[in-house]
Amino acid sequence: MLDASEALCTVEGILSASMYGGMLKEFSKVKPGKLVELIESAASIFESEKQLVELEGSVLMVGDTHGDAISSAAAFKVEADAYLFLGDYVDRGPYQIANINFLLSRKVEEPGKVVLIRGNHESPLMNYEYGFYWEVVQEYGSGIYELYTKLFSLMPYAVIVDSSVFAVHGGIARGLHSAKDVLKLAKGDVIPSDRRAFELLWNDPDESIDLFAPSPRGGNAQLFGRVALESFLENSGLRAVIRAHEYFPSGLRIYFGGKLVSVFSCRYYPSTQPKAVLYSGRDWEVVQL
Ligand SMILES: [Mn+2]
Repeated sequence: MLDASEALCTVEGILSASMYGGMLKEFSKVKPGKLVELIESAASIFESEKQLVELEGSVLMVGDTHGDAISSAAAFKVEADAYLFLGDYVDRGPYQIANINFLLSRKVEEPGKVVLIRGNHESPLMNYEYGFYWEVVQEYGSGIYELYTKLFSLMPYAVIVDSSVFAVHGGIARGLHSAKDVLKLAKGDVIPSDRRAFELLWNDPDESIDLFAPSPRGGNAQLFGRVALESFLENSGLRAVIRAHEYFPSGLRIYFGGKLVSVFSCRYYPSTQPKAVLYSGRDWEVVQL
């Protein structure tokens, strides 16, 4: 059983945004030619990845960053074999362009060590309404936004961490019998056409239900309960799910007696303490970003 709340460490030296000033400037103002190169290099890596990526060893897992490039940079100060970002890099926060460009540049530098899965905000459906589309259009024009859109469509949906944890942005989905089913989902859908793909990005856990129920988020999003989660884990031969997608001021919530961990990593929500989770030797450690 997880008891992540007991193991809390603080990333050394994370005192203020000022120490990240240079990085924020560098990645907010990438020259257009270089940016096209960066997006296209990262897109071709995403294209070559399976829809379900596998990571071994110690893995630092980061939840929604939503324009918080400081949390993304701070994550790399934690020692780990791999870095897994659970989606929602853009929209809402102050450094959306810097955040996605920083992460893409880390991805291109070490493709096997840095994994970026897709969140529900890696989609034009959300970007028109929540900020990223206009930020990009004002800074670079709509042609660059189209490149980001294509890149988002190629990001993988989920990861198996250390043969034991299923990592995804939203949660498990109706009709998805086991983790292996994720491999069959199409890549390159700008708007996920498969209901199961959509639900991986949008669903939330709810301890008051057993199976699935309509989510207050609307659309086709669902809430999933303990029975649905336990049968998915059993069919997949896995012990837990790590996901993001929900904001908690403490940055972390543990559901279903430790079978699901929800992490949130953006400091620009009210009184947030952004967290990440280090999964190492099948143990969890909570990290303050
Ligand atoms: Mn989300």
